Amino acid sequence: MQSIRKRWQFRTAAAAAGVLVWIVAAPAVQAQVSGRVTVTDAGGKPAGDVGNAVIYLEGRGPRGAAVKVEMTLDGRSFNPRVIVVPVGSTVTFPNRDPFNHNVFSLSDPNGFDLGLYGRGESGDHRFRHPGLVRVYCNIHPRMSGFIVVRDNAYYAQPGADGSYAIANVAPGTYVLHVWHERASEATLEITVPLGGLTGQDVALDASGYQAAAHKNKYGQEYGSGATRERY
Ligand SMILES: [Cu+2]
Repeated sequence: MQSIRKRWQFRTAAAAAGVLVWIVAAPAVQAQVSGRVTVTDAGGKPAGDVGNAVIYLEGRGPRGAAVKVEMTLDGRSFNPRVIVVPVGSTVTFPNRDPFNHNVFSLSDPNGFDLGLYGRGESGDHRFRHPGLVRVYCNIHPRMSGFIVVRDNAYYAQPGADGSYAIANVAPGTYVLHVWHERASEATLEITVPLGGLTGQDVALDASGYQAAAHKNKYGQEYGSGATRERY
């Protein structure tokens, strides 16, 4: 009787250990989705800034851990010009130029206005909602930056050659999105098997792109007398 019970306990322990091994091994089956993005400008020219595209999977997935990242203001530019962050992340905008900037966005529901501040000063904003945030400066109409805020951890930016890889994707069906500031967003339904998915190449056409002026933070043209801010 005693020995039967002991054997039974041993088998239970072995089964538990087996489950443990399975749990530890499970993340290994999460695979990557990879491919290459191309962006074509006017005249069939490959865009030099394909690395500023954002690729993400729409669908169920774990939320990425919130981060704190910098988008500096220098040379009248946002640097980096494009970032992608999980919901709840904070972006700081330190001013490295020897003159004032006023960072703002009218992209609801992520709109904000950091007011005017000078060299060595900084402002920040926490992004609570998924979506594309267009960031501008109320002094310099040509300054623009883009923040893509995502509700899951399945996103990437390509390298300079356009190649990308999204890591640790659970098997399932998703809509793959490819965004670039000068092209219409491309979408593609994909089913990711256990082993992952390679060769997800997406071509974006930016050949018809025309730069359009945006409004200032008051919703008016830049330089209209009543709303102009001083340097
Ligand atoms: Cu500015």
